[in-house]
Amino acid sequence: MSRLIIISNRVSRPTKGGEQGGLAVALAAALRQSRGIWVGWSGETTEKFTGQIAFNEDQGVKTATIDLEEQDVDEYYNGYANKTLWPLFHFRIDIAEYARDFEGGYNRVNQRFADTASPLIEPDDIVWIHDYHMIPLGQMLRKKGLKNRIGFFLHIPWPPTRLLVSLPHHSKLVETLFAYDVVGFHTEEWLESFRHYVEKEMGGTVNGDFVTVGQRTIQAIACPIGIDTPEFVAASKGEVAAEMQERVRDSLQDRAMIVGVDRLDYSKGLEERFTGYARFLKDNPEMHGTLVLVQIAPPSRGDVESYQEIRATLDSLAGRINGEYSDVDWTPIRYVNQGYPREKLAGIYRAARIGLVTPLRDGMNLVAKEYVAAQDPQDPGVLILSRFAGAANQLKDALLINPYSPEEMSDAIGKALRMPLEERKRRWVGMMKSVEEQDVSWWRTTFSMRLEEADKIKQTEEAE
Ligand code: GDG
Repeated sequence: MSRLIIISNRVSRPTKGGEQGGLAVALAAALRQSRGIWVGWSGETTEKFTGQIAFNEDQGVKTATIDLEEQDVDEYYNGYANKTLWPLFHFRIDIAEYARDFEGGYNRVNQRFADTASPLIEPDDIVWIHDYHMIPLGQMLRKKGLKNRIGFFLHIPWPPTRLLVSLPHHSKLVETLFAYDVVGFHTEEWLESFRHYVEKEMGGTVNGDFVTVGQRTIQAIACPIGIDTPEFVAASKGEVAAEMQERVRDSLQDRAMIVGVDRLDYSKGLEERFTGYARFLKDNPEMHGTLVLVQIAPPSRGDVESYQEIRATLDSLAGRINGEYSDVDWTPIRYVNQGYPREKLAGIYRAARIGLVTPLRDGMNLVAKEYVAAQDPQDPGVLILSRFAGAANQLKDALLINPYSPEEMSDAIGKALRMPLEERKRRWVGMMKSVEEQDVSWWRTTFSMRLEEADKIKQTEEAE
């Protein structure tokens, strides 16, 4: 087994309290098995970048982190990654900011990663780079002479060509993807958009999984990420989850609970969710007092203005809906801006009659899968899912809705509340099959196998 080097913006160290996400757990398992290293930004700033690496080893997982300068964080992380690429790739060109400094900072930080990581990489290592923060890193590593198998996985959508061309120097950025051996997306839709761009904007050709531009051929594949299903199922049956479930149920006093769990992000359709729920309350006065929406939304990226704005909007919208519909003994929305450990989260999901997941655009959306995994098979809840989440391609037994339509959301809430047990079970079994079969280990091994094969293909080509 080749040693695995993972490079991503942030690294996730193993924790004892089970607070890590499935992605971190899965990658940690692969790192442990292959005695690999996870390289990333420490999250700290330093006055002058030195390239000094802090090595750490925790529960068999080695990490290597670097500090960045404040200007790096402004231009690379808050700037190009979160003010330019994130909105653009989520189809929000209206709020994407295009500034030269951002692009400069992004390239500078990627170069810093290339300089820092390359001495750690040995010839037989497999390198796996993650997400939109690090798109050009593979090319920078190649320029330093690395001949390793290098893969890239994009965790967010790939936008349609007509939107992507609004990015200054878009083709320069996309060209850098051709330094990789394998490029992965969550869904066929994102993959198709990528291929379309390559054909229309770069004069490239597509032959099955192989995409060629000039002399370079790469494999571009759809490989949907999953959750650590066995771990999440176990967590949902555990003591901590049971306590949380009881606590929530006690507080609900027989009311039905609808749950939403999201980083506070404009891509998650939280405003639309509140509006759709308010629509249900308006259309169904007889249901007042019988249900509660619990929305857990830990704040994220608070240094970026659009995130401050969405937070203010939601504060006032939740207040307005509660003001309009509350009674002395009932508040329709519990809007919670704090995070919970995963085991507690599993209990919250299990207590909910409905999981309401309404992103306007989402690479995959793991919350939808976690909600399914946490259900009691004998009495499962109903998942209402936006058709614009990557997960909608796999979770076809969810009630799929258009999050821009408050009526559709309202109808789906009504349907979910009335759904007979047999139908709930049937739909859940269908969804759980996919959540179990294509879990995070499946995702990791499927992608890594492609990378291993890429090497064989290259060797055959060289021999010819
Ligand atoms: C990106 C892409 C893609 C949330 N609140 C708490 C908490 N969370 C956890 C959830 C879930 C994770 O955060 C969120 O994952 P999502 O997939 O829903 O969304 P993003 O953070 O936007 O992730 C997305 C993903 O990358 C993977 O490729 O699916 O499309 O945007 O695991 O449970 N976890 C805990 N407490 C919380 O309060 N412990």
